[in-house]
Amino acid sequence: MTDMHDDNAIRRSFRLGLLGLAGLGAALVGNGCSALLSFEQCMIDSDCSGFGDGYSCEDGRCVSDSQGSVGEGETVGDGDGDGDPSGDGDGDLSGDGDGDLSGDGDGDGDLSGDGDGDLSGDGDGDLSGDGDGDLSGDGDGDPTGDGDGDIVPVDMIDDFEDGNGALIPADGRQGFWYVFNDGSVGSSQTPAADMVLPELGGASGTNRAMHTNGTGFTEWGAGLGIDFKNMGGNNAMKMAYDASGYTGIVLMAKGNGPVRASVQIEATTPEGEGGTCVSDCDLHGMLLNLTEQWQQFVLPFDQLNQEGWGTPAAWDAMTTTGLQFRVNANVDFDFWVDEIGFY
Ligand SMILES: [Ca+2]
Ligand SMILES: [Ca+2]
Repeated sequence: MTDMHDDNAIRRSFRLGLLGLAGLGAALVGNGCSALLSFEQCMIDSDCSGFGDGYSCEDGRCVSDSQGSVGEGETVGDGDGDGDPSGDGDGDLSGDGDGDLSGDGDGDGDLSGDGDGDLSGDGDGDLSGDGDGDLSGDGDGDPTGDGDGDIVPVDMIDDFEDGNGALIPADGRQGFWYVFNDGSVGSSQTPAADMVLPELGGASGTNRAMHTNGTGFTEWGAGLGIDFKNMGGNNAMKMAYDASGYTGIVLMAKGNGPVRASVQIEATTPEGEGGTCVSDCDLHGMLLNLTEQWQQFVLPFDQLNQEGWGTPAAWDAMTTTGLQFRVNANVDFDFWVDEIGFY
């Protein structure tokens, strides 16, 4: 409202008791000067009758009933009284009513708009911005940050590069690879039990890996395994190896179908082989969905479970005895494993 008058002078003039100016004020409406409408008219014209019909007294002013008024300090008049033009009454400009500027209405108080309370905007709750839920920022879902999706073993059990049938002897581990099966009539498995050796063609560009295939097993199936601590010979026994310092086992594998990988412990090792399992030894493991391409698989110890058909046993990483890969009965199997290590 442009004011061409000296407001204080006008206010003083009212206070001097110059009554009768109400009529003058009303007259000034007609010539376009609105200043007198703004100040304390009610002191001299309590019902604003001097302004004609449609005026009433509000805060000392005679105000046109049709004109209305705007909120204090607000210029746009959206009626919410919060001093911004967005009209949602929350005091910011975004218009979504949640009190932040992002305009996303997610109410998390940050600007990213994904509602997870961090600024990266990918909605996974960490700051790396790649949406995979780890902090490395390479988007592959493992924390190593190298972008290849693999966990690097800290302690290799066997990579088969030495070409022999034994694991890498380290940290007290000693053991040989073996095959096992239900012995169904007419079945076959390679390698033969006394010839379990690596073959050419390893994962990740390496030279060798362990390979087995077979057919005709109709009772419970067949598999491949390694003992972590077995001196072999006449007193061959699966002894306990303490793996509690590790999170689990990682390995590379490929094949023509699902293979169950299990970590054997004392409680799931038969009594006759050095363990404490009396019957129905049901190993802790998980199913690996192998494909014809090498992939890394992770066996976190705390995610291994018994299948449920055998004697219940509590997981105990301090008494691991070995690792087994097994396929069910009536499966024509063909799979490879490599680069097996603790992580
Ligand atoms: Ca290898
Ligand atoms: Ca070896």
